Amino acid sequence: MKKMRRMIGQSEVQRRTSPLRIRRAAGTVLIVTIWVVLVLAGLAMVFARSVRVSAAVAANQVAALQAECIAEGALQYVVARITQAAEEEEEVAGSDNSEDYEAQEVGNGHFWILRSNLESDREFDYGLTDEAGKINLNSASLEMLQKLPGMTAELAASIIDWRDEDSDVTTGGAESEYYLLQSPNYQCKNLPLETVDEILLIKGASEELLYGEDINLNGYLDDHENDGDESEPDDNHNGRLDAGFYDYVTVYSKEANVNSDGNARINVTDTSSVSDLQTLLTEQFKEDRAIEIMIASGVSSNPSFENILQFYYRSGMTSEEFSQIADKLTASSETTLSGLVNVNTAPKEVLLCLPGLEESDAEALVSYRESNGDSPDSIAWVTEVLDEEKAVGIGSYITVRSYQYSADIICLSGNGRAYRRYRAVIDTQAGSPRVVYWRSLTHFGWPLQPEIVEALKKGQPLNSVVLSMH
Ligand SMILES: [Ca+2]
Ligand SMILES: [Ca+2]
Ligand SMILES: [Ca+2]
Ligand SMILES: [Ca+2]
Repeated sequence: MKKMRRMIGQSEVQRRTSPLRIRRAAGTVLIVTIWVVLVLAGLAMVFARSVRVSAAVAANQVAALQAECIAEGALQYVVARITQAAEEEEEVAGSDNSEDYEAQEVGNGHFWILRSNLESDREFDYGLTDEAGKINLNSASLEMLQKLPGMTAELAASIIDWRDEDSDVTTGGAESEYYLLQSPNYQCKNLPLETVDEILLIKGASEELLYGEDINLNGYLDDHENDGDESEPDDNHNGRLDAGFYDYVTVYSKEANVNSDGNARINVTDTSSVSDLQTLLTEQFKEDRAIEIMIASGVSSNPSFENILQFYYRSGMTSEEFSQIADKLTASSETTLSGLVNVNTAPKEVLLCLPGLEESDAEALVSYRESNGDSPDSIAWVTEVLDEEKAVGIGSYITVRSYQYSADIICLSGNGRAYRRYRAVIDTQAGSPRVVYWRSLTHFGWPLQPEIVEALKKGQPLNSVVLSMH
């Protein structure tokens, strides 16, 4: 029995220390080690990845910050350009300096001031936009609103009701009874619009009417705006950008009713101004001629003129005489004139909205302007293009001045990783320029050529890319 135990004991010792047993133990250690190494390697990879992600996030944040800073710089640039142009009496939003607004360098990033190219939907245009070259939603008559491209009778009437103080419904329009039945419900404003986008609150308005197919507001026919309903928006796939009326409307245009020296104008409809008028005419022309003009115009006996163009036609002045004094005259007692359309800068579509004008009149105004180079300093020139009835018909709605400009600011970080887009409106009417509107358009996506971003991401210089696109 003892022997047997000894044998078992021996065999137990033998088993425990047999080569197979040692190899098995070593194998287990190896497997455990491999597992530990694998887990550690996995951890290291996860950690490295998280560091890489953090680094990428940080880099993107830096790029985004850079783009924001470029936007600040671009705004200062725009304000400086407006101030400089005002001092040098140059046109701020002209078409001859678009390279000053394309791919401008700030730090190692760039900005563009984009504006809709109304002549071509396949080419970008750069520069500031003149808000006085647009129809003002707050002062335009029903007839003028109805002539905007793509406008409906319902929306035009509803705009009138939205901004007028009363609660009388214009045919096709809407007052609070309509808006209170909407969900969510709200009151009719009965006050002027403060932004153009506010129009979307008005009955009959929609993004389709306002923006048309140009849903990213870059004035360019992007692929998704010409593929039917394959991607948003649901366009008509006809190879043309059928835009809305967004580019033709404003709520900002406003000017003081003063002459170019900043002094009050002589009101030809005010009998107490008669002696001032006589003095002006005598200074400008001979005394006899001044008396002739005074008598012919009937300004002392019946000073009722719709506008200064009607005064001109009654006075028997030559157009040359009139152009010398037109800026010093007014037929309005208002100290501020809102929503006048600048006939020197407005596009054809806007001129066409002026009362009584037909397509041929708008075209004639544009071609006269183009063939006469310098911007005239009074509205007298329209009498050279239009007949008396039409000139007097638009005389109360036009100006040759602009004080409000908008800028579509696009900013790209130096490495192409981040961009920002803002729309700004700058008002210089009260003297120094003021930013009266600032809204992010970044959510519309990168609005220019994708090659620009791709080149910067690859570290290529932007100049070569921009040049190759011209
Ligand atoms: Ca109303
Ligand atoms: Ca577009
Ligand atoms: Ca589409
Ligand atoms: Ca189309």
